[in-house]
Amino acid sequence: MALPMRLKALRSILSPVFLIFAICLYAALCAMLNSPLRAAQAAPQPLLPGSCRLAPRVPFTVVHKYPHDPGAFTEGLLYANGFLYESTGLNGESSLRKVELKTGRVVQEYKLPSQYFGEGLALWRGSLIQLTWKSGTAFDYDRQSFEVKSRFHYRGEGWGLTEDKNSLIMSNGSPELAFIDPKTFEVKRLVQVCDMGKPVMRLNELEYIRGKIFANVWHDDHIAIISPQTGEVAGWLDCSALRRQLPPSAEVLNGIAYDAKNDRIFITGKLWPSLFEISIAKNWKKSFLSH
Ligand SMILES: [Ca+2]
Repeated sequence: MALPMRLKALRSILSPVFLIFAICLYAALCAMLNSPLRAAQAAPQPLLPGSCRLAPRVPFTVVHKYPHDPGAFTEGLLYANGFLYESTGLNGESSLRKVELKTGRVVQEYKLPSQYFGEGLALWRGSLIQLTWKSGTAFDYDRQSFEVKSRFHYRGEGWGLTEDKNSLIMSNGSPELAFIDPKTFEVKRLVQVCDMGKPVMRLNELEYIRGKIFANVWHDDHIAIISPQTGEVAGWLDCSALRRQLPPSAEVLNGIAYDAKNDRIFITGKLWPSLFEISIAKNWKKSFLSH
């Protein structure tokens, strides 16, 4: 192409009409990349990546490492009277389990009908309460026999579940935690979880530990330590060191249980072959957690 022709072509490329078209095309491409469809297809990015976390990182050590069923798609975990109780998910594979801590052996199991996707699990008096993801149904099991005693219904999705002295506490993947009447499943109050004013999305598995709510963040190796009164994050447990001990087949971190009698915290995840007992540094425990 001759030089004058090239200059002419360049001028036409830089014409205002072409520039406006190019800007619109760029904006449309950006919108597509950020669309909900795209978000659903891609692995979500953490809402609060490392540099954006404002509450302090709370130091802890790993005290023990126990075996965990690497086929368990863990959605809920709790500890009571020497055993772990676990809810596993996926349609057709969901279950309620009683698990021996030291061996990871499943000693009792109830398999859910295939239309249900098991989610959060809490202990309330003589009952185990298990959420389901999108069915709006919570099962109320006899703690000893795993017999379904009754069902509750709720609006929206069910993710994590735990309990304090008065309420069940439930997450649904948003920054909101719902405090629920265990007898009626009515929502009594909602708390928005924020880290210095920034909402924390994708709250998942929960555990009430010494006056605070510990919450997994879905697709993130951090656990938020939350004030039940205000929803403010008081600190973060960075569990990325645990992930480094896991094979590539291990899915997201998603299991927190607490042995109140012996003050032990247990952590595992979906398809994790290990369950970790951790201990928060003493000086942090004093300032963070009630007795
Ligand atoms: Ca739990």
